[in-house]
Amino acid sequence: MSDKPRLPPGQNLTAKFPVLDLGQQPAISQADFRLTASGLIENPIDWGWDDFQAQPQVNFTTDIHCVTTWSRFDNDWAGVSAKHFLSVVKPLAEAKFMVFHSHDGYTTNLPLSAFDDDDVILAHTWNGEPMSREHGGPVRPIIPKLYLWKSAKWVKHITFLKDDAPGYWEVRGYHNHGDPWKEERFG
Ligand SMILES: Nc1nc2c(c(=O)[nH]1)N[C@H]1C(S)=C(S)[C@@H](COP(=O)(O)O)O[C@H]1N2
Ligand SMILES: [Mo]
Repeated sequence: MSDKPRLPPGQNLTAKFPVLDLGQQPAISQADFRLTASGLIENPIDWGWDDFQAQPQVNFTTDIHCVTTWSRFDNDWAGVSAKHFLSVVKPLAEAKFMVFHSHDGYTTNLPLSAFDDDDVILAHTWNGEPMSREHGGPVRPIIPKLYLWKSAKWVKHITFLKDDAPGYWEVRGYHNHGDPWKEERFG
């Protein structure tokens, strides 16, 4: 068993939910929502809102950790689990990395193994309310074991790749992996 503390090193607990992004907050209605996945998968998808809602829905309560040093405990998310999403798209054996593409032009990368975890969700709801525009609604993935920059707001497209492809912040000095307990903040 790991005895890692709940609050990662260098982090401060907040009750607020700060907003950080590149400065554009795209307004995507549920009617306009589409989520596509392509690349090294057996079953590319193109989901509208109804397709997304027709998937099994789960609730997870997880902590989030931002590289700017705030952490927020006990966020209640609802949406589609990463495990279910992967069971639908069926990554090929060669698929080792993922890139999330967002409506504001943001991208972020992570190993498929980091997404394929029991606490990862494509969330449409936070603490009982629809995911707000400022926090990336209608849908954003939440990867609690990595810094929050890995959780792309306003996600529209997910690709599965053989080789890693660093995203917006990863090519601008942020750590490629971003584990808060190892303080993988920069470089
Ligand atoms: N689409 C998109 N997703 C994004 C970002 C962004 O600029 N655009 N910023 C990232 C960064 S750096 C952080 S810290 C978190 C902030 O999420 P929040 O605004 O919900 O707190 O979103 C991440 N996801
Ligand atoms: Mo950030």
